[in-house]
Amino acid sequence: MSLRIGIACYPTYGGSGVLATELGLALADSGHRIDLFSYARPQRLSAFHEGIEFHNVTVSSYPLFQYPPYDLALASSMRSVMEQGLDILHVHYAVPHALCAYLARRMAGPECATRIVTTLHGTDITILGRDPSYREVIRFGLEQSDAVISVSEWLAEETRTVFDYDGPIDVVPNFVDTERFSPPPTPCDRNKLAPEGAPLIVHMSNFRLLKRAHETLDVLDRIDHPDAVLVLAGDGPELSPIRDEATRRGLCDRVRFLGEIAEVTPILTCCDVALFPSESESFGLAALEAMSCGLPVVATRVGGVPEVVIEGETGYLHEVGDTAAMARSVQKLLADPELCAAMGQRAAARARECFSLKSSLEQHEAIYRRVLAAPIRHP
Ligand code: GMT
Repeated sequence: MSLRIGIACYPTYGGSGVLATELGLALADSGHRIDLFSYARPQRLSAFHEGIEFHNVTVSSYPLFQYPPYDLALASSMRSVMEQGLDILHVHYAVPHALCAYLARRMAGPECATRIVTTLHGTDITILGRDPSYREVIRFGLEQSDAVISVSEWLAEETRTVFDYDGPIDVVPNFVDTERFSPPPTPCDRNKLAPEGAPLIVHMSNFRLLKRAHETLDVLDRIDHPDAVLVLAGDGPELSPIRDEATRRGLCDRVRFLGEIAEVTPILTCCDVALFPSESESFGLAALEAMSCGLPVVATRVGGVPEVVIEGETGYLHEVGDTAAMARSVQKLLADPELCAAMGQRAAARARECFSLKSSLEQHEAIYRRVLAAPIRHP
């Protein structure tokens, strides 16, 4: 049965926006009608995709508004689509989207049968959930949702602890389109990134402080490979200090700053090892995308990462801040191309077997059908 499904997300390069957009595209391709709400076109949403209507939520400025109320504009936009007959409103990242969905449903009135599904992605729980300004309002958003989804077992447990929440939580891990994120049939042209034969280490993130991306320079500095090159893909507040640190350490010639790139597969498939020194990660979508492209991952043993990267099989996990150990693992992989290739192949196989788009789509559709069959939560 084809459904009309609303999706609300952040449009930025963060994992929640990427996931929400990829899910919307896949649902549209399987015949559902999608209304996507955000304050700008998400980076992975093309100008036209059959089955998707993009609702660009704009906020009027007014002299009294020090903080223009995006939440209200979003709720208003959601309400008008609900009144056209929206089956599901699936919001990604609790703040403010779960509350906007609740408000929209209240405004749409008692006849409104739209079910609200909220996916928790990470910092909405781990950081905002611990902030007294948001804790109770997030808990209320969870309680008013017809289904709550978490992207890892770890985040589900964290949600129960942080909010003392005992409602049901479905765990639906991040997914990757393993056909798009896959090693190319012919070896890629690495020479654009590094001199002939130089090993390539890649880090991809939104360069927020919690990614600890500056530690990738320390790892590069520690490994015994004077020609190894570090590829940094993405942008964010910490990138500029990292550039300065690369200069201070005399590493400029060995670091490539690529900025935000729409299509990362051609970059990932050129590289040898992916490196993620995050201090917190509810899942680690970037690690999964690298795995799907056939790269072993060296990362920190935090949050949901051990549910993604299997120690000694598809990569190596270390304590936060232990750059010496991370450097040893990178060194070990670069020194042994057979080990590196075998781990990369196992990583790609794990991405295909455990985190496929198809299986995620089926899990989401099952949740939608379940909440539609259950009585609606009307306060
Ligand atoms: O921290 C980010 O990179 C952004 C954040 C978001 O919500 O946009 O990402 C979170 O969601 C991703 C998709 O579910 C997860 O793969 C990331 O692990 C998670 N980030 C953190 O928990 C820090």
